[in-house]
Formats: sequence, C-alpha cells, structure tokens
Amino acid sequence: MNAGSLRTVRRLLPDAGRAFVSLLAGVAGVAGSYAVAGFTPSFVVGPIAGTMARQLPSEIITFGIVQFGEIGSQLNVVAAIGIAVGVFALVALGCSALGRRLDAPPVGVLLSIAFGVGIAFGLTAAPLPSIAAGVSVGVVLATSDLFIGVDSDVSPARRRVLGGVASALALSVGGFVFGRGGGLRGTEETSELDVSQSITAEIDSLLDDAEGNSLAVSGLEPLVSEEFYEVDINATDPTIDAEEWSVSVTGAVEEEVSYTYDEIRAMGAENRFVSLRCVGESLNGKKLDNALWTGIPIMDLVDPAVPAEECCVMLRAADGFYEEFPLSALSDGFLAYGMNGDVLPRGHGYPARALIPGHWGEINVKWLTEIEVLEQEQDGYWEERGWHGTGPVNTVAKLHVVNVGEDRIEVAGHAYAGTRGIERVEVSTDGGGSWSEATLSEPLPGDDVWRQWTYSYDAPESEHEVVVRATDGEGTLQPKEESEAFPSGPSGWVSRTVRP
Ligand SMILES: Nc1nc2c(c(=O)[nH]1)N[C@H]1C(S)=C(S)[C@@H](COP(=O)(O)O)O[C@H]1N2
Ligand SMILES: [Mo]
Repeated sequence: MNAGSLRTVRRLLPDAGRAFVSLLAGVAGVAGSYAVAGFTPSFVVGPIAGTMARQLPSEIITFGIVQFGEIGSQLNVVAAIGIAVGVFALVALGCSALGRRLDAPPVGVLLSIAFGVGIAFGLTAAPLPSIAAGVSVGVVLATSDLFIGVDSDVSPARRRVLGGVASALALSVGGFVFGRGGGLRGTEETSELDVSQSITAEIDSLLDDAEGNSLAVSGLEPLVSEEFYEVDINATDPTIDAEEWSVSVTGAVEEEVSYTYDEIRAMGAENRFVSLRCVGESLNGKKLDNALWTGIPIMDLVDPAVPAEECCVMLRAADGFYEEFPLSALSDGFLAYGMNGDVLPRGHGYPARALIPGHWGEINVKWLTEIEVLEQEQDGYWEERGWHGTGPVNTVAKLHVVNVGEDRIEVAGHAYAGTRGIERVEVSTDGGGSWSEATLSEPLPGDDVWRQWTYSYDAPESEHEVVVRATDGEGTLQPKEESEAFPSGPSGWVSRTVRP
C-alpha cells in the first residue's frame, strides 16, 4: 500500500471521536423517533422488537416467558433499542465518512438524513417520526462539524465530540420531555366512558360493591385490580382511531357484517365483572386480575351474520394477533369498550376487545378487528408456538400476603376458577398435614370473577410451611400435582415458608 492510499484509508477510518459522535447520532435518531411517535408502533423500536419476538425460535420465547415473565419482554425492548441505535449510528458513520471523502461534509449530513428517514420509514411506514429520526441523526453530525470551526483552546477533535454530545443531549432530553412520548407517562391515559346515566349509576354502584366486598387485609389487592397486568405479542400497542376502526364477522356465515365504533356504542351497554389470567404466568404469579367491563354481548354482532358452522371462530386483531376457539365458547362472550367506568385503555385493547368468560387470557383478543367463523379448526398465534391456552382456566389460590404480627399471622390472596367459581379455600400451616377453612370475600355478581381469601392463626414458635388450595363451585378440589405454565397453564398448590 503506498503512502497516498494509506492516508486515504486513515482519512476514511473513523477515529474514536468520530465513532462516538456517530453513536450519539444513533441515540438522537432513536430519541427523535420516540419524540414524535411515543411508545407506539410508529416508534422505530416497535417493529424491531416485534420482529424479534416473532422470528426467534418459539423455544426461546417460551423460555423467556416462563423464566423471566415481564422482564423477558423488557429485555426484548432493550435489545431492540440497541439495534435501532446501532443502525442509525452506522448510517451516521458511513455518511459522514462519505462526506469527508467527497470533501463536502454537508453532503454527508444530507445523506445521513436521507438514509435515516428512509430506514425509519421502511421499518414503521410512519412519515413524521421517520423524518424526526433522520433529521436528528443529521443534526448531531452537523453540530459536531460546526463546533470544529469554533475558535477555542480545546482541540478540534474534542470540540467535535462536545458538539455532538450537546446536540444529542438537547435533542434527546427535549424530545423526551416535549415530544409525544411525553416522558414515561404510561399507556394508561384514558377518559371517563360516555354512557347513559343509568349505566353510569350501575358502574358506580358495582365499583362500590367491589370496594365494600374487598377484605380489609393490609397489602391485599382489592377486588377490582388497581394495576391490571398486560400481556402482548408486541412491544408497542397499536394506536387505533375509533372513527376509522370497524369489526367484521366473516367466513362461514350467511352474510358478512361489519360494525363501526359508533354503531357498536349505539347497540347498548351492559356491565360485567370479568377476571383474566394468563396461561404463561407462574403458579403464584401476578397475571391474574379483575375489572368491571362495559360493552355488549358479542353474539349481538355475530348472530346477524348467521353462522353456517358450529365449529369454531378465529378472532383477529389490529396488532397481527389471532386466536381460535370453539364457537360455543364465544356464545357467552362479551365485547368490551369500557373498563372500570373509563374508555377502554389502549393497553387493554382500545377501541374494543373480546372477553371470553372462564378461558385463559390469550383468547380475550384486544384491538379486535375480525370474527371469522371457521369450518375447521386452526391454530392460533400461541398454539402455533406450542401452547394450549384456548381452554378453560385451571383453579388457583394465590398466596400474596403474609402479615406477621406479635402473636398472630395473617395470610391472604385471591382465588379463581373461571366460570366454575370458588366455593372454598383451605389453608394449612403445617405443610399440608391439617387444613382449615379461610374466610372468603362476598362474591361479586358475574360468572367469571375471582374472590379474595384470608386466614389468621396463632404464630407458631418456628418456621413453618403455609399451603393453600381451592375448591371450585363444582366441588372439585384443585389438583395438588404441580405443572409448569407451558403448555397448558400452571397448576398445583401454592406454598410458602413463613418465619414468625
Ligand atoms: N390483540 C391482542 N390481544 C391479546 C394479546 C395480544 O398480544 N394481542 N394478548 C393476549 C394474552 S396472552 C392475554 S393474557 C390477555 C391479557 O389481557 P390484558 O393485557 O388486558 O391483561 O390479552 C390477550 N389478548
Ligand atoms: Mo396470556
């Protein structure tokens, strides 16, 4: 290699400072996208995380769900952010090198904007957030070059880095605070549901009942969950404009029918307590919750289409999710557009979701767009990945509260058996040798609602094993045999060592 080409190579190779500025440009690109999109599918990280979740082998996904639960999906998001930053950083690196090679840094900046916008648009198909991403990448490159020209004692290389840091910081912080992302505000903003006075009054009185029936045990979640768990196939929730949304009944029907949001809202309103439990949770996990839902019987949508088949249905959603189950299970189903007196929050399926009493959470499809009547069984999203989560829930008694007092110990939790209901919860404080009946909360109206249980006893001298088991409304004691969540839901008696 002659001296000339060596110089060219050195000129093109990034030094540490340039590499760092490119990395900053990458961070700014992701921040810019977030500022405009918020945590929605238009945010570049969304599609990357989604693709990873879909493309990774199902063994890895299942391992993540069972071993890490919520953290598994957070890791997925963190990895996706890393990839997005990396991609924008490479764009910045490549384009600025090209700009230098052409002896025209501004051309490099413009190219980085063009490529940044292009890549973001390719991922999200959302114009504005993509422009924000690309421009942010370019701005960091441009400011870092600008600072080179400033007259000062600081070395040019250092000025470049400082300029990059300053603009990347300004863009990220500014975007985070002022952008649509709005900092760490959750997805749970919602507003009061606009329904008739009588329905509002019923909501208020049912929520009062739930509060009144909730046991006064310190640390025990009330009968209407304060924080309702969320499980999704994607990192970001779809943002749906209710005015443009509709749900259709298709497939083996006499006539396909489609309904707009306003049409559904005009069909009336009923209130129902329904509890949900995820098939992928751990035995004593926290993915079991209860809410008061407002909506209509789902068959009010299906009946007018006149199903020509008895077999089954596939529910499809705006996020690409789909689940199949027997039509008979749909017949008690509910279409909810309200939750606890509010408009159904985005995270729980706005504008409308299905609730299928007594069944595992996964067939309670959110962001519902299509009810397809099938002539033959098909696998849903999770069944394609090995799960068997379309059936009725297992009976469970959770042990979430242990209050150790001076001479008494109080234990408490929730029990749930879907539409079978809970008849009895028993507690053993000697590892299953003897059993006593727990106090249950008064049942709430509804066919698919959990109950709370509590039991208190004289504190023994020493460490002991507390075991809980429930009997469902059909008189069946929950099986003692333990099984993992995969593939058909956790089962077994919850036990916990208590130290007085
Ligand atoms: N469209 C759609 N619906 C969905 C899911 C999803 O990823 N997409 N997850 C399902 C799963 S696995 C569960 S447990 C429940 C959870 O409902 P929640 O997030 O309102 O608690 O929603 C179900 N409905
Ligand atoms: Mo689930």
